[in-house]
Amino acid sequence: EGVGVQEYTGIKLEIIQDEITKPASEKDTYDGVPVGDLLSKNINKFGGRKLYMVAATLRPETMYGQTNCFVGVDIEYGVYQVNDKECWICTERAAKNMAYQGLFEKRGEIIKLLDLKGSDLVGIPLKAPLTSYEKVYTLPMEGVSPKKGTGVVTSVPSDAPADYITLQDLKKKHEYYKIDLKWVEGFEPIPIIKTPNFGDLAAKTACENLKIRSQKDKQQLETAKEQVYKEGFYSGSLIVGKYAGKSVQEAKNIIKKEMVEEGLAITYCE
Ligand code: A2H
Repeated sequence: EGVGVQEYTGIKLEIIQDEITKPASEKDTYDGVPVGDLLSKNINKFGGRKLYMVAATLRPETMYGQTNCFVGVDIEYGVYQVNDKECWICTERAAKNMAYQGLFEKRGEIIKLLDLKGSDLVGIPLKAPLTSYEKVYTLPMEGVSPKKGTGVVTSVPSDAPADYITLQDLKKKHEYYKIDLKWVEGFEPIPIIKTPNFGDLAAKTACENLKIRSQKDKQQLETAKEQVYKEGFYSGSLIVGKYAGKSVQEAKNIIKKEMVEEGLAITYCE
């Protein structure tokens, strides 16, 4: 933990409710349980509000490359009432910070409508802002910390080494991770940022250069993260979206501001 304040962008990934409320017999399963079972059994508690997973990111300009969302299966999350239209899913720690930052209807007050674990969220389909995938899935990741951000991570495998290797891992070992192949199959890293030394899939390049094999390869992943971050931030430029051609440094805050203004994201500090 540093001494300064970390400012994250909280990306709102909307749960596709029709898929949660359809009959259990028509659903995929995770670990023998129909996807979103706990949410669907408690749907009346949410009063018709839309449900969002809120993912904390330091790279809002990479949201064009989202392929899925990560949770820790053993992490405890809550469904928090934001106002009469929305509920957000994150850790209680994050919800308390959000309340003090005035992100909920009553400053300083949290209204928790449901307790759940990451395993209750795996397999849930989401609508993520800016990405070209119409629907992305919630997947398990081992390294998610309950003490950082919202406990929810949005995955950008083109530019985040940990996201890249985890998605690869899940594809190779979908049975071990008890996930449905359809949640990962066909979700490929999207080239969104061009860099001089790592090409347009910087995270993939770094993982291959360093011969990183799985999400358990912590030390090498740390090295990859540093390399890719430096390369992307100082020499990267966007190749997709409205700000294609702009450098990452120029585009970052513009894209963040737009997403916040459009209600697709929030500013969250800790
Ligand atoms: B970043 P810092 Cl493209 N546990 O977002 C583990 N990791 C978490 C987390 C948690 N609870 N909450 C957020 N994160 C991830 C995008 C991204 C990120 C890219 C490249 C690098 C990168 C897409 N994932 O982060 O310890 C989130 O991943 C590299 C540092 O607060 C978040 O930004 O510095 C970043 O870690 C925050 O990590």
